[in-house]
Amino acid sequence: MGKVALITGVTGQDGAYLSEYLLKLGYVVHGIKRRSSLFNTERIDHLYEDPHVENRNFILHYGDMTDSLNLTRIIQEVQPDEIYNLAAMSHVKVSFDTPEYAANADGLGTLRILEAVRLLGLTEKTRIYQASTSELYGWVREIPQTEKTPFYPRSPYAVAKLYGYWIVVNYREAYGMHASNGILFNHESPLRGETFVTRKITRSVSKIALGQEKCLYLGNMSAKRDWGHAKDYVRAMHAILQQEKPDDYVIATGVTTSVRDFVRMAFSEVGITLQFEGCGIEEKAVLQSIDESLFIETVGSEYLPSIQLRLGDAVVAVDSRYFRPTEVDLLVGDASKARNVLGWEPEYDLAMMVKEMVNADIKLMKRDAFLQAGGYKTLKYFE
Ligand code: NAP
Ligand code: G4F
Repeated sequence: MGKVALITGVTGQDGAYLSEYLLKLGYVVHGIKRRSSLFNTERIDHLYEDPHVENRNFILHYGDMTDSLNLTRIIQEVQPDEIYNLAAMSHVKVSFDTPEYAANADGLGTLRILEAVRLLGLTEKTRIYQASTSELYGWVREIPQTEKTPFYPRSPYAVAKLYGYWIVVNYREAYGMHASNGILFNHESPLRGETFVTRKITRSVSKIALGQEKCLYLGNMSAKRDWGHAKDYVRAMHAILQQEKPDDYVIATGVTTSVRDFVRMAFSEVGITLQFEGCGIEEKAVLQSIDESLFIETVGSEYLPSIQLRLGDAVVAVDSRYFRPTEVDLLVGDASKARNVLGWEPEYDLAMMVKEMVNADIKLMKRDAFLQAGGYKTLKYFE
């Protein structure tokens, strides 16, 4: 019999990659998804199994991190060997608009999982992974950040996650639970939510290249992040729960890059070189040159850059609505402990990830354009 895992946040970026990974390892995977008025399972539709199929390996339950009774019932029914608590209101900027909800879902939600496991008498059986975050370091006290670096959260999201982090440590110490924190630095992929900065950039680059959009508006382009790939990071989550002893681990690449440089890299994937001018709210990037053969190779011969784009056009500008009341300026992690104890190494570097994300978004934007046009143009758009 394979192990049984329960994933909260199964419909999110990490939930989708983790489900795939665990299913390949022979797990039976249960996931908790929220009820919504539209389908919210796009990232996991390829894993879906009809409820009438016998001996399913992938089973979804309706639930919500703000509902203790429901979480307790699901954990009782599933009797999981491992719980991966990935569900969260995970957008830092939005957490300033919904601070109480963020505290409830991200902070108290973690407590609800721990307490359900304890009250159900599953302390010995069930191991728990908590999706902690590099946002805990906030106004960073040292560079790079390790498991020993003090926390200084800078958003309602990060403060809620701080509670989650410490309640996991407390339940581990108080009740001997196998509960661990993965302090994961930013990780991205073609499945990344569209309003996080990397995906926002790769979507806009694709739209601008295809002539569907003129300008990408961003907030603080000087912010620096340690960006890895979600596929690499879900391997670390699993490895953390396979250790004999529960513990907390930083998962990071050790390389930090500014938002501005991410923008440069994404545009250069389609053969576009940018020149940045001005600073602060006045900063913009204009189109300096286009490598037409690279453009045609990535975007497709049906899109002629000279028609869509003109040299000197401003294709990136700043909009203050994307600034945060308090910002996290720089994150860079030291994952030595994970390397030494878990044997974890990332397979992707940033350049590989940017390429994958831009190419995936070009494909997606072409498909959307085809469908919006009533699907009558040419099937070439699906290539
Ligand atoms: P994501 O794509 O935003 O996914 C979040 C998931 O949580 C979604 O499935 C969402 O459901 C679900 N969710 C939100 N509120 C919920 C609630 N009240 N009840 C039940 N489910 C709820 O996030 P992600 O990037 O996969 O990240 C996974 C976890 O890691 C999160 O806890 C995040 O805070 C943390 N984290 C992420 C990163 C990163 O860089 N990606 C780094 C460190 C830590 P819907 O699909 O219905 O919205
Ligand atoms: O992509 P972001 O929104 O990610 P952020 O705030 O670092 O949070 C993500 O990573 C955390 C791990 O450290 C997770 F815990 C969290 O759940 C989430 O997954 O913003 C990255 C940076 C910020 O400094 C932001 O100010 O990009 C800057 N930025 C500049 N312009 C922008 C924009 N961010 C967004 N979302 N949109 C912009 O237009």
